[in-house]
Amino acid sequence: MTDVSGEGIPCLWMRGGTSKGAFFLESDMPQGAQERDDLARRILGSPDPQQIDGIGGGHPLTSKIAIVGPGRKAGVDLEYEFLQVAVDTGDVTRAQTCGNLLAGVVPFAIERGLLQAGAERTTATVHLVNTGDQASVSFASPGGVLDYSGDCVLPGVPGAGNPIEIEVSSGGGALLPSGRQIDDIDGVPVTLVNNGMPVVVVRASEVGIVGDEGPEELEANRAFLGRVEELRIAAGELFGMGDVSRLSVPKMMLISAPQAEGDVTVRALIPHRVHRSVGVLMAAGVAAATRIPGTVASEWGGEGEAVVLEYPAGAFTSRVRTREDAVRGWLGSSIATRTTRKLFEGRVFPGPTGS
Ligand code: NQM
Repeated sequence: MTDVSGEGIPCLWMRGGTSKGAFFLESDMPQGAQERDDLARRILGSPDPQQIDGIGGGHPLTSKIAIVGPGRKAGVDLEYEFLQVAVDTGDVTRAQTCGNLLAGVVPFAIERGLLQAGAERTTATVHLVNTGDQASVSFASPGGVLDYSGDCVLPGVPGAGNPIEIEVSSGGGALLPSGRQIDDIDGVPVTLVNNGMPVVVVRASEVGIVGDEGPEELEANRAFLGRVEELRIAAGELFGMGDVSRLSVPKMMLISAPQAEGDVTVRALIPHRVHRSVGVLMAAGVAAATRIPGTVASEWGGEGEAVVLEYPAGAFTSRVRTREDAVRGWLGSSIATRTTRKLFEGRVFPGPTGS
């Protein structure tokens, strides 16, 4: 492993979808989880609301680390471990992956020589270490050249990029972890879904909002945030995750009627800040819930795979496949299109231990 104190660590700072984070080769990271978590905090600069002594951007969407290595099992090209570092507290969560940063994983592997770009298209299978799920990532690479540019526009991201197609199939896990379409938490009907990310789907009206409010307005509403957190803590127990007060999952997804041409409006709490867009796998959870009869989202269900979720910065199409298995209940997978870009390459110098 590289000497972290003096020499710094080779690092690629990348945007993946509507998030960004620091990407590392697994071989440049310590092996132990505790050592990795400690290093992640020191790299990003947490705990500190501004992450002033690190490279994090002071928001959960810019306080992320991706660790990428060669695949260990047959049929897997890459391993992707994700660390979410809580800006203020420095808590590091491994209980979730990040579908947005996943868009950068295969390009990063090509940049670092772990993979070669395909002659026309690059397609790679990625094992998501955090969840055990598997993703197939595919994008155009004419002439065997990695190119970030293209004409795909993501609302919330200026400009356009090469469309990266991401298909995530949850490795046989049930979509409805409680086995029920609706759970009652303190009189509030909720649907617990895991389509690659544990999410709690709640109708916005149940927590005293309309559902089309902007992130600033929602973050200023302390009573609303407190109520949503109470529901989240209770939902954590129903998910079988125990005490989730210091975990970044489950995420809270507040849904309401569409405002424009989409299927459903969503406000995503991640879990204490309000997302300006929506996480890829969070969206996949809501989209799946619209396709399962009897959930809190089924009134916004439609036909086919594509579900358009409206969010503060625009809209996002999540394509989901759901099916009911006689033994395992509802199962699902999702497909999303993202873009990615390398932003900065160099060596990062972590802050002092215990900072
Ligand atoms: O749900 C935010 C993001 C995410 C997660 C978060 C994500 C996903 O938008 O797949 O991408 O986890 O807090 O980056």
